[in-house]
Parts: sequence; C-alpha cells; structure tokens
Amino acid sequence: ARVDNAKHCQSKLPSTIVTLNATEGFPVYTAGQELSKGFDGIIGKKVDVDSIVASRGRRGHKSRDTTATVGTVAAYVDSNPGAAARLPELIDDGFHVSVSCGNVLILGQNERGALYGAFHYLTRLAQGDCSDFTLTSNPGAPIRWVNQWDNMQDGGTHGSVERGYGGDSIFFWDGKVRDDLTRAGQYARLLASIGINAVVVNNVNADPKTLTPANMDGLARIANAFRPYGVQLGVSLNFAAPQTLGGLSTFDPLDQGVIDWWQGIADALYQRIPDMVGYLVKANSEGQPGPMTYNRTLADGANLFARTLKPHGGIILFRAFVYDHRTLNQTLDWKADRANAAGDYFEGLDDKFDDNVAIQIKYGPIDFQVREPVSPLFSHLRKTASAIELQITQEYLGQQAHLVYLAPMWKELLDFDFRVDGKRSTTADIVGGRRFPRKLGGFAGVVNVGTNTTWLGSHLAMSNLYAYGKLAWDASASPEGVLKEWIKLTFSDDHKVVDVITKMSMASWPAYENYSGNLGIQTLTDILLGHYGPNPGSQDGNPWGQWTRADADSIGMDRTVWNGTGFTGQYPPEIAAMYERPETTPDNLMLWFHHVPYTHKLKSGKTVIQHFYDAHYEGSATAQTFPQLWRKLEGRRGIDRERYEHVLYRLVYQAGHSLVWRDSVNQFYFNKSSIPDARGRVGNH
Ligand code: GCW
Repeated sequence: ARVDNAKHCQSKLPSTIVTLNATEGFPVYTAGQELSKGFDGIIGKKVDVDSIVASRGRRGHKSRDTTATVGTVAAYVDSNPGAAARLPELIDDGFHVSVSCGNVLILGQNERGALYGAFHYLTRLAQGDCSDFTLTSNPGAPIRWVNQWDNMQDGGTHGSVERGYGGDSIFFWDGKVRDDLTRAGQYARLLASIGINAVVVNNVNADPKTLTPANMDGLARIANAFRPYGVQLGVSLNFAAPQTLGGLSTFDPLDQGVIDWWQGIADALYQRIPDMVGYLVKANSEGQPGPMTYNRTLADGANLFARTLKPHGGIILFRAFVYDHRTLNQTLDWKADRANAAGDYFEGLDDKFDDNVAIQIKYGPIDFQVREPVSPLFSHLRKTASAIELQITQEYLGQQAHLVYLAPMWKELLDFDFRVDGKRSTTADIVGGRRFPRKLGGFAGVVNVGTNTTWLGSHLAMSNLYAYGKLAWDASASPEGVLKEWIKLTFSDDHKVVDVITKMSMASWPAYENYSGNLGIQTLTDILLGHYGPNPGSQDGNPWGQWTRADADSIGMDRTVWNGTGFTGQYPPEIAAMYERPETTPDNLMLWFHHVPYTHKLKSGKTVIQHFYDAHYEGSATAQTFPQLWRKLEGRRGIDRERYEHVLYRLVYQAGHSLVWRDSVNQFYFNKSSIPDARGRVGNH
C-alpha cells in the first residue's frame, strides 16, 4: 500500500536508477525494476532505470542528478577501483546500502544480495522512513529454504498440497507442471523480499514421476520463473525411483547401476537447470523407502546423492525425520520412544557424510508440536552440517483457522543453549555453522502456499512467513519487532492497527498452548485424522508414538535414563541432568520428560490436573478477546472491508473452537482422573 504520510519522501528519492551489468531475468535487473516500481507504488514518484556496463562508465550523466545505483560489489569496483578499500566485508547474499542526500548505493556480494539490498531499502520507505542510513547486512546462514509439500496430482487432476490450507499447488496440475506459472514468479518475489534463496517445489513424500523428462522440462520452467528473484529450485526425491521409475531391479544405494542411474538424473536436471540448488530427501520414514531397506546406513543414502550433485555444485538436505511407525509398541515396551529415533539412527554417522550434505532436523524430536524440547540431534552433529526445519503451515497449530504467531516459539528454540562441552551452544549458532565451524547449514521452512489469494489461507498467517525469513537471516531479530514491521507493511502504521494486531499475535501462541496441550504433553489434536481439533484419546494405543500414557492416576512420558526411555541421555550432560529430574525440568516440559501423578505439584505450586483446567480456561478466555480487539480496527487505515471480514470470520471461529478445545480436554482428563476442578468448573454437574 502507498504510504500516506510519504509525500515528504518524494524529494528525497533519487532522480534516476542505475543498474550495473544487469541482464534481464537476473536479480540485479530485477532490483532496478523493483526500485522503480516501489518508488512509484510507495511514494508516487516515477523514476526510470538506466542500465550500464560498469567498466564503461555512465553516459549522459548530469551532475544535478541524484542516483540509486544497484549492482554487485564486483561490478561497482570495476567502475570505481578506488572504492574497493572503503567497502565493508560481505559474504554470499550479503548487502550494503547507503542512502545519503538523495544518492543511494545498493551493493550485493552477489546479484541476489543486491536485490535483497533493494528490498531492504524499499521496506524502510514503505514504513514511511526515508531518512539517510548506512547498513551492512550478512545472512546468519547460507541455507534459507522453503519446502513445499506439493503433490503433482491427487486422486483426480488436482495438484494438492499435503498439509496445505491455502488451496491447490501453484506448481502442479494433473501430474504435470502447470502451463501458467505466474504465481510461481510472484511467490519467488515474495520470498526474495524476505531473504529466502531456494524452494523445494515437490512433496518430501516424493512422486517418482517428478523425474520423467517431460516433468524435468517443467521443473526447468519453474526455475526460470524463480531466477529473476535469485530463488533457486530444489527437488525432493523418492529413494526407490531407480526401481519404480527406472525399471532397475534394485534401489540399493551401493549398487553401481543405481549410482549410474542417479548420476544420469542429476546430469539431466543440471542440463536444464544449471543453477539448481540440489535435493531434499526423506528416507526410511513413515513407510518411505530408503537405504536401510538394504541394510545400508543413512550416510550411504545421503552420499549417493551428494556425489551425483558434487560435479554440479549442488547440495543435499537429508532429513533426520526417520522413524518406523510400524514397529513402535506402546503396550509391550515401556522404553519404546519415537523421540529416540533420530538420535539412534544417526549415531556414529557424524563423520560419514560428504561435505555437500546437511541434515535437516525438525525442531523437536516428535513432530511440530506446540511445545517440544529442541531435538538433541543438533548437538550430536559436529562435523556434519545441519538445518532446522520449522513449519509455517500450521499443521498441528490450528491450520490457518486459528491465529498462532509462531516467531516467539521459534525464537525459544533458536536461543536454546545445548551447553556442548560446557560451552554456550545455541541452536542458531549450530545451524548457522558458527558453533562448530562449517560452511553449510541453516533453515528449512515448510510453507505450503497455494492458489488461494491469501497464499496461506489466512491473511494473518502471513506474519509467520515474514518472520521465518527474518529469523533465518538474523536469528537475533525480535519476534515482536519483526511482527510490527510486517503489520506496517501489510496494513498500515496506524498506531491502533499496530497495537491491536501485535497484542493478539503475541498472545496467540501462549493461548493456543493453553487451550490445547499443556506441560509438554503435546498438542492433543486428533492425530489419526487431520491433526486438527481436540482428541486427547487419539494419542495412545497406536504405533505413531505420540504417546501421553495417561491413565486413571498419572500422565506423561517417562523419558529419563534411570527409569524411562532414556531420551534425556541424548542431551549433553548439563541439559541431560536438568531434564532427568522433575525438580529441575521446567514446568512447560514436565510431561514430555516425566510420568507423574495428576496430583504432582509443579513449580508454580499447582497440581498437574489443576494446571490443565486453569490453562484451558485462560487460553480460551484469551481467544475470546480476539474478535473484540479486531472489531476496534474496523475502518482504520489499511484495514479494508475484505480483509476486515476475512480476519473477523476466522477470529470468531477461533474463539468458539477454543471453547470446544477447553471443554473436550478438561472433560477428558476429568473422566480419566475423577479429580474435580478446584474452582468447580469441570466435573459432573
Ligand atoms: O508432520 C508429518 C505430517 C506428514 C508429513 C511428515 C513429514 C510430508 O503429518 O504429512 O509428510 O510429517 O514431515 O515427512
């Protein structure tokens, strides 16, 4: 939206835009176009773009012109050799922006960085800030990807999106890549504006047909749509494809025929997409094939792909989400624990992976729950690079029908200190390659946008994607600061608008945790159907391993070393000791680590059961305030009717659904425990 109070900015904008060595279809060219579009759209000033070849200097330059110059450091130094010494140090994708008296200099370490710099400058203008500034910004991690769980086809013609709540796939239709990829280009623009540099376009539950020659041609068209924004394309692979698609008798990763087949695939992809970023692989998980099918290690599986990518400069993200839902038995085995799986399967493999492999680890050991301890695997991999997998699509977290602003949760996960070797070792420093110096590492966000005009299925859910990009770039960013920025860019800087959306969003994750699953018991959604809505009873008695072990007297997973599944032992000693004893385990993870009576007293002084009751009332009471708060924004600047109604509809629904949550969960545990609510709200009336 145009900034209303930005008139005063008109005179401060440069009168020309100059791109250095720009080629249409590549990011520096795009940066020039975006600046021009932005000056007009945000401030209402038309400025043309002049493209020059840096080494030849600029023709027809009038000294009274003020200029926005955008390009790579190399191109700039080419035309201004003296400048080299003055420029700050940039790493890949980093940028430098300086705005002074109408002259703007935007330099990227690479083309993509230049585009990021342009977007950064525009982001300030769009918040009404046209003051002079100088900024050098480098990303905290090289891998800043999103994963789309898009299927090429559902049972019919639709390209569906697994756990997608924003419509069909923007990439696929009827088993093929769509003819019209306009949305793919717009998506790349959206992602580049928040520093995301790659998209894995197909579901990790990968369809081998993705790799037919016709579909590889299609993938190349998607890559073409992404390229102007510096967004690279990645592909998810199905481990069994040599057999199911290639007709070989095996998919054993050590078989020479299989290796050659995969090399042929890599060569065929790179021939079409020379800048393809690489692969994502889910193997031996939830029924998917993998190296363990042939008694090979996960490293054998990952390295197979790494070696075929190596000559092309590609990398592979290999998922740590490895477990077998067919063998876990809750009734027979007190020590069985899905949370142990990743640590167990990757044990002894740290020095076995090639250097173009990074292990992609979900933030928690189970599955995107409202509260999980950080996966201990981050602290095991010292030689092997890792990336944290976060979920922007709100699978267990309200599926875009509930407002849940996730950045505060991500922040806690990223700031978690593993104390490896007794030293500060935060998740962010580990995946950023700083704690154990490594070249690769970073972030993977499951985003699942679709054809819906809101992208994600809800206007307010976009704050999560925005914050994901910002935290992947700089994990020290503040969730609230980022949120406010997003609100101003999306709606307006009307103080009421900023205050209300900030208040609701910041209260939303704690509220959701309160009215869903507390004390680390997990989210308590129905886990057998859609992972939506309350169904505490669905957790236990099945092999999915999201157990609570709730009975008439007690609840929680005993994951201690002395008496339980031994999971606490996967953490470095200081953390293991903390989680081993209820006395030192934080209340919010008590039932994740310990099996205790409902009458167990928490540090807060409440019993477990009373905490459940109270939290559910508190959480749903908070959700009740959302529609009232939102109604205050009717007619305010930036709150158009369509978005007003759209958001209100969802918030009213959420307020109602939170009551369903409250009463179902409270009644369920009352029925189990027969302990009435001390405040008389839950029980037999
Ligand atoms: O969270 C679970 C989801 C599956 C998903 C799987 C995974 C893509 O319910 O839909 O499959 O995790 O991450 O592989």
